[in-house]
Amino acid sequence: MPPEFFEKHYSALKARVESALSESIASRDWPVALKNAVEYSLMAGGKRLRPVLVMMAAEICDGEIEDAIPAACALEMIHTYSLIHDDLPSMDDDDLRRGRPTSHRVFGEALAILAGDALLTLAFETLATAPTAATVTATSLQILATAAGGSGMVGGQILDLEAERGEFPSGIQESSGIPRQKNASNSSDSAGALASGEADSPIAASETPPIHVEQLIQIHRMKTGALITAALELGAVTSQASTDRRNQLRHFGQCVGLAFQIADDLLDVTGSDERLGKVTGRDNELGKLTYPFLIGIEASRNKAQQLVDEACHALAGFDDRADCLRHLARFIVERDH
Ligand code: GRG
Repeated sequence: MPPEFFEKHYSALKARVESALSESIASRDWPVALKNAVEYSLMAGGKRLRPVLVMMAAEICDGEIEDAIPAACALEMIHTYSLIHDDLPSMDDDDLRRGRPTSHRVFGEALAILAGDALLTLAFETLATAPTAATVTATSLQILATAAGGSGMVGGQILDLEAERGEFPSGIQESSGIPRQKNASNSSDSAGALASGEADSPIAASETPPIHVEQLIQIHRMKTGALITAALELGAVTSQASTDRRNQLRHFGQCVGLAFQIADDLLDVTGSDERLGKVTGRDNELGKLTYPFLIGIEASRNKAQQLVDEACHALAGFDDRADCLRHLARFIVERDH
């Protein structure tokens, strides 16, 4: 597939979900202050990676893009809520998000919290009122709730905060409710593939790693991977795809979710001045736990590439239309922002 086709298609899907998001907010009878705060964050740009994944997954499962729009919007609403709350003084205390002042800097902390709350609940309302079969709605709601909640994104955020404070729970797999990977040394296993990586320039040998790389993987499977995996599954479910196809897309999502996080960590150490400026601040003081910090830059790059290869392989049963998702997987590790 020519790169121009992929880029054009990505832009078209991004524009479609942005118009649906904008319409959704415009039609609310909310207090003006809330509407303004929600619109400020939701319509602030961003890659729209998760909704595009939903729509591309739906396409390769022979679904209609329009049937996937509610799920695509719902995921972007949850993602935006998580960014607003993650930026709050009690969490990362960030001043900038998507190149603009963060929500709490513009609207104050109370309104920023409420804007996040409104987006979280709107996501579920959007899925619950989608014009689709009751079984599709029920399954979609369950996928979104699991990915966003205590065994997914919110749980991962808590473990991340604990790990940065050096209070990482020793029984993470048991306490998280997420099953441990069965065979960490199996190279077809994405967590195992990463854990078995050769470290090139990891933390100094005399230092004890604050957490093991498998624990970091577990945090990121929950914190960022769960929503990305949910995007692929939602695309399959809204297209009423077979269980086999849903499983293959889930596997793709798990690999891409981890690759995305490694790429994000790499951008923090090798990326643009804006990104570097961010990590030389508070993140560094707290000893941010990243893949390059634990296993080194080269090993992190290799593992991200390995995960993308595994992701592309997971789509072997799909036809050429899956090339868009393969391109997207590569874009995720090669992006510069
Ligand atoms: C506060 C409940 C709660 C959860 C926060 C996902 C998360 C959990 C916080 C985000 C913190 C963060 C910056 C993580 C790094 C990876 C990440 C999710 C980056 C932002 O996602 P992109 O790159 O952003 O898709 P855009 O702006 O393109 O949408």
